[in-house]
Amino acid sequence: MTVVSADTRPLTWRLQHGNANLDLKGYEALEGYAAVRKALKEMSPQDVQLLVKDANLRGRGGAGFPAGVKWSLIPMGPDAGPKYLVCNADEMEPGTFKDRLLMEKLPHQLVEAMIVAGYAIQATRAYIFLRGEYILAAERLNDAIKQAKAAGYLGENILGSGWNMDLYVHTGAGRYICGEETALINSLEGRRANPRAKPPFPQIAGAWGKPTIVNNVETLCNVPAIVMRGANWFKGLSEGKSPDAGTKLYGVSGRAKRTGVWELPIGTTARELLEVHAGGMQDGLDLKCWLPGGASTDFLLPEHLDLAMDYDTISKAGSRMGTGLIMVVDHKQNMISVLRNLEEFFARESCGWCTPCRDGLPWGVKILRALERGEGTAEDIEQLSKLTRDLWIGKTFCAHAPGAMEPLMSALKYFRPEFEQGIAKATA
Ligand code: L3W
Repeated sequence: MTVVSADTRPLTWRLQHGNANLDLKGYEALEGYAAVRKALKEMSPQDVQLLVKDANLRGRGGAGFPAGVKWSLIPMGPDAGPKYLVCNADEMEPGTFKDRLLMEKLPHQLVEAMIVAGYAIQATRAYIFLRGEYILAAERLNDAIKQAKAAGYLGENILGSGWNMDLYVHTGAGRYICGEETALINSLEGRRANPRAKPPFPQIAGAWGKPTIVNNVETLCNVPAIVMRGANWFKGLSEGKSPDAGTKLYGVSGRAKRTGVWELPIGTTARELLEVHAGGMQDGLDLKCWLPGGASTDFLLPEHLDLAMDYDTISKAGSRMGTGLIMVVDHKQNMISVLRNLEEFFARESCGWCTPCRDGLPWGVKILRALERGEGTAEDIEQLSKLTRDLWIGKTFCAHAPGAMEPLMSALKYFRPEFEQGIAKATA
């Protein structure tokens, strides 16, 4: 295994110590829970908030919203009442498997991160909302929580600070929409997982109507290292590859030689990801196009491979970095089939709350299936284009349907002739 340092790979350096991380003593021997001690003994909650804001830690769930800014919006002070911290561990974005690695291999790191984040916002209770299929992660997180509680890192009067917080794992029942933070909150409360209107944002009215911070697993896991090493160190981790700070868990899936996930400076190019870390495309296959981070982003082409994988650069190229785990499509794959597969997923996972999403997504699937069979009509392609406009931001209740439209819209832009080949000869 490549030896990496805590100073350059804060999220994954402990992996070279294998299973030592599953045990409290083993984790403590690797600087574990040092950030809890430092934050609770030497820093005020506001100090931790300001540090994370200064570090420019951006949300790693897909949107890149600055975590410190989010935290600064939560009411503080003795009259703030109950507040909740929720870790969004409902990792279900197609092609995305980074949070699973952090939770299965380094469960104490997430527990430690949640204690520090909980302290920063003075949460009274915290939850890890975990994808139900992540059974091993649930087991390991529950063990880690039990051990942390026995050691006095959770519960009453943590390390003599006068602050109390308990942490629970809550497993979801397998719906993609639970990854949308307000649907997640509804599900946590035992309601149907429909998204809520925003504003109010959860920071003001979240779980049970109380102020709530929802952060992704990877976002939170950066916090202990920021507390230990500071904001400037974190900013330097990008090695000048990007104005963004820190490292990123990047990955590659599809028909590349070595699919996987790697912690690299944020702003590493997609070419380095694919050609160096994933070893390039499998023999005999050429890269046709790629999705930068999960299915709800726009396709980019081989000519975009030299772009830095950061939020602003990928947005300027007409897509979004999303989760940063790229999916490659090779020259032998038919784009209609690729899209039919993706859109089936989005249609199945619609919560059904708003009409454009509930009815529009299956309509798209129906058209794509007809084109795939070679039985499409000339109007079908126009209808698909119209759907990308009608299911766009502002016309649906949440970002689910617009997310589904991103790969479709970009596929129509770059590969329209392939879609035209699905039109039945008699109607063409
Ligand atoms: C206060 C404002 N807070 C935004 C907060 C908001 C949330 C965060 C991001 O979707 C995307 C989605 C998926 N005052 C605020 C504010 N916030 N404006 O910032 O918010 P937003 O609305 O930009 O995004 P979102 O709805 O959280 C995230 C895409 O990520 N995605 C999916 C990833 C899925 C996973 C997974 O399965 N684990 O990561 C990939 O691209 O489509 O567009 O906290 O409250 N004015």
